[in-house]
Amino acid sequence: MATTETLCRDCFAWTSGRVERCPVCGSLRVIAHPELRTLSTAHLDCDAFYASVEKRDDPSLLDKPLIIGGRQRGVVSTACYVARVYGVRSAMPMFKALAACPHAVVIPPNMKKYAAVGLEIREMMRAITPLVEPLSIDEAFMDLSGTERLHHAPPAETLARLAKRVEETIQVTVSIGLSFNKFLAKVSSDLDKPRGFHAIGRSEALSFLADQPVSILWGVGKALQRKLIADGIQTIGDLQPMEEVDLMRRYGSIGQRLARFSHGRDDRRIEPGSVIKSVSNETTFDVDISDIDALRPYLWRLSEEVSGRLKRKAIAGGVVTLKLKTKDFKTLTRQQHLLAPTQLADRIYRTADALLAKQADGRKFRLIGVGVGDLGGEHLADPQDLADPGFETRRKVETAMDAVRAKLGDTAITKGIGLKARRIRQQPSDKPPDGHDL
Ligand code: TTP
Ligand code: MG
Repeated sequence: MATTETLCRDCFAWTSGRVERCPVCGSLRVIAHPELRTLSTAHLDCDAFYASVEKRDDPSLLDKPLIIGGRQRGVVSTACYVARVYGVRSAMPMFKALAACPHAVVIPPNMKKYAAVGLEIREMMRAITPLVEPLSIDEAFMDLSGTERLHHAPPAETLARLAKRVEETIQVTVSIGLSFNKFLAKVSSDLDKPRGFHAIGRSEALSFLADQPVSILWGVGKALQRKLIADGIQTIGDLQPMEEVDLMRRYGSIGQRLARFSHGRDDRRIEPGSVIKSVSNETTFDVDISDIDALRPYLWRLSEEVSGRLKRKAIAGGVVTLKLKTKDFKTLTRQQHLLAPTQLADRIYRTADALLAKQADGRKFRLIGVGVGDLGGEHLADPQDLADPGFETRRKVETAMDAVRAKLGDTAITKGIGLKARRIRQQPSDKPPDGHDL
């Protein structure tokens, strides 16, 4: 086994062996790992991002518990680390957050500002490697293999210098995860937050994963987690002895990922610019359909499924696309830009339905699809619509249905309209095809 190396995150001095304190500058901010000179896949995530930006811009907030939240939706977008001490968390209803921390300062989000800061940080990442793959506004993967000669330093040091540079120039702190693949790099960046730097090497990947809950596996959402737990699988260690074929038989294609990731194997490459551009779904009918009333149930089911994916990824989009294929294989696509981004099935369906009404003129169709593009975070999605007074009620109904699904599974409930198209063959797609969860 290689000897442990220690890197100082303040003066960047390297020390052979594991030391608690940098022998050069005395800093306690050191990272020690036997593979520190060779690991090169990194994930960077900003700490309490929106809150950090607001604190930077108003130093009187520095020591205060700060919550960034949409007043309209009454949900916490993020809480600074002071507010987290009181139990405030992202996605918590604001009334609960304020019950836990009544003296918190609440600021509505300023997405434009955060997007600009996010881009500045991304540019700083691109200055050290072109292989930067953004995941969301405040996080990205970086592939630093082969950069040692350029930067005259191993990736770990280049990253530590980047973290310090971001802190000094942008005045926002970041946490870095360093490993040998994307899955472990992302897990790693969460382990030492805030202002963290954590490495997971090949030598300890298996034993580290064994104790972790299955929920940290990429693609394991709440529903699959429940299924796994019901099957007696709580930790990744419970998955490790299982055969890939058995997992695939039990859980479908995700079984392959469960088998590989549970052993710390992930061969996805870091691809610059591969953020999801649109989320769509389509279905081909067994028999061609011309009647709009017969087409609508399909459109509803597809809208629901697309909406479900947007909600799970916490994203929303400002353009709805309807796709139709005529019986003689001519493809038509029609788009509608929205006033505000949406992630709601109701709005996706109604928008696509208006487009459909213009096309359903008696022609026969063999395929129908719906997509949502121009994607971004969900924070600005679906504000109250004064021009559509019934919207608020429909939004509440949809939220209630989502809550039932979250408890009982995706097929537990649908609107009457969807029942006529319950068993349809769907072809969901996130473009580019190798899209990942945002
Ligand atoms: P995260 O990186 O998940 O959270 P964070 O940066 O606030 O905190 P951490 O230190 O744990 O990384 O998300 C980035 C930003 O996205 C966050 O500042 C606010 C926004 N966000 C929401 O609006 N709603 C949410 O539910 C989450 C998780 C994030
Ligand atoms: Mg973050």
